[in-house]
This record gives sequence, structure tokens and C-alpha cells, in this order.
Amino acid sequence: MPKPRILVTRRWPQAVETRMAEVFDLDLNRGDNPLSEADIRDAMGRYDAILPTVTDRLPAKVFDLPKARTKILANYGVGFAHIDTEAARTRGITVTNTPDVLSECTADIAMTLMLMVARRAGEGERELREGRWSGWRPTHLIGTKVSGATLGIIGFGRIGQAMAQRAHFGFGMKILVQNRSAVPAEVLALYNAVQVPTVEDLLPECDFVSLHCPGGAANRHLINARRLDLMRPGAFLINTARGEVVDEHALAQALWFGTIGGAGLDVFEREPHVPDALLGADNLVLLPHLGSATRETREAMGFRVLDNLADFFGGKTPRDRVA
Ligand code: 8YV
Repeated sequence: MPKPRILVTRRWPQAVETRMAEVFDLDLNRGDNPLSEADIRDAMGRYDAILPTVTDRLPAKVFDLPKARTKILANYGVGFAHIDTEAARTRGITVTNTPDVLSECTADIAMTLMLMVARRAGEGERELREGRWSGWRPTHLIGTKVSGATLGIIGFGRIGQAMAQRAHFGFGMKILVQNRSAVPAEVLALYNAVQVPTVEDLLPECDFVSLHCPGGAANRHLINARRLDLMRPGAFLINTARGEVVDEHALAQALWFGTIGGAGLDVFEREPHVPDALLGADNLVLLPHLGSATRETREAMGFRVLDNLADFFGGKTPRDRVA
């Protein structure tokens, strides 16, 4: 049996690329340049499997070719809103993702953003590096206390729960949850969390709101001007989920007019573009999509893709099949 032909769309950790090259007929993207939709469409005719990431766009038209060779899209990452899974499904193409292995590191980045924005760490570091620090004084860069505050978590899957674990046990925070389905009572009890029915119920009750729901059309602009208005004055919004979940224009307005206290963003609507209105907001901490960016996690994500491919080409249903 010839080895399956596989396209890896971006550079992956060395250890994973090396292992994959042993088992597959592998094409790597040595220049690490993002592929166009046309490149991916073309690849669909030539590879048995394509291994995309969040920087690849796979809308329905990418699937529109007379004879696709690709049988599986094994995504590197838990979020897969960049893939039209319905188009994949109707053509009998399997889609997998990499859950679990990145939950802790993504929650760590959400905590990082929460602490940085509440304690004005970005502002402080900019001041110090620019030589503007004039010394200690009782009124200097006064922030907001995180310990003991109320955290609202929107989307209580694996990453949302990892966030609750850190916030509740590490910082004694009170946890409110909004989730599209009912969270089992025993899961809520782990963090002494309370589930509320709607986003509208959650927002006015929280000092911090952290987003952990999927991206895609269903959650586009879930946080809009109307909902930002429901947040407490002085409250903070954290987004490590997907950029489209927040209306960036409305957020910029809320930050500039001070209707909320601040925000921390790891993801953006049109990555890597970040609007000037956000770049200029001092009460905002910005990170370049670092959620899963640790050596341990990026390797684990790669090996999880490898497990999915091993299952698929071994005739089994991959453990992380999403379509
Ligand atoms: C990745 C992520 O950096 O897994 C996800 O959904 O957002 C990040 O962990 C990236 O998306 C990989 O495709």
C-alpha cells in the first residue's frame, strides 16, 4: 500500500514534522507562507489529507472541484469555523480537530489577559520602557482587584472549565456561566458556579467576562454594542475564543468612551489586521493569537492530528471527528 499523500499547510513543531515524515508521503510548507483558497482547492485534487490551521480559509467553493482526492481535513487547532463543515460532509470528507490538549494553555492566556488589563500591566510596562516612570506614588496606575471578583464565562466547554478552575481555586472568584446547553450540576458544583439562561442575564452581574464559545456565523458579534452596554461600568471583557465573536467597532467605542473598564484580546476579526481604534486604546491588552503557543501544547496538538490520521487511514473513526 502506498503511503497516504499529506499536505501540511504551515510549519509545525520539528518533532511532529519528523514523526509524520516517517509515516506519510509528506509535503511541508517550508516557507511557512499562508496558502490562498485557490492553493487549497488545487491541493484537494492532489492530496489524500490536508492538515489546515486557522490561517487557512476553506469555504464551500474550495470543495467545488470535479474530483477531489482529499478524504480528510485534519485541522491543527480546536476551532474549525474556518472550514465549511457542511460542504465537507456533503462530499464525504471527514474533518477532525485537536481538543483537550490546548485547554490549559488557552485558559492560562485568558488569565494573563485578565490580570494584565485589570492591573494595568501593559500600560505600566510601556511607561517604564519609554522612560516615563517617575517613581512610586500612592495614586500611580491604580487598577482593579481580581481576587474575589465575579467572573462570567460564556461557553462552558473544556477551555471555559479550565478558566473556571484557575479563577475559582487560584483567585477565589465567583463564577457565573452561560452556555448553549445545560451544564451538568456536578460540573458546576466543581467550581461552585451558577449557570444563567442568557448572555443578558450574565453581563450585568460580572466584573470580568471571558469568552470561550466557538466562532463562526452562529456567534458572530455575540458581543455587540447593546450587550457591551449591559456590562458594568469598570468591567473587563476577555476574548481568547475567535475574533468574530466581538464587534470590534463597538468594542473600540466602549473602550474610548469608558463605558467598560477595559478588555484583553488574543483574537481579532481580520487577523493579523488590528484596527487603529483598538491599537490606540490604552485600556486594552492585545496579544497576537498566543492561546495555545507553548512548546508542550503545539507538539501535543500535532501528535493529536497524527492520532486522528492513524485512526482514519487505519479504517477507524478518528477520536476527534467533527464532521
Ligand atoms: C491555534 C486556536 O493557535 O486551536 C485553536 O482553535 O485558536 C489556537 O490554539 C490555532 O487556531 C491553530 O489553528
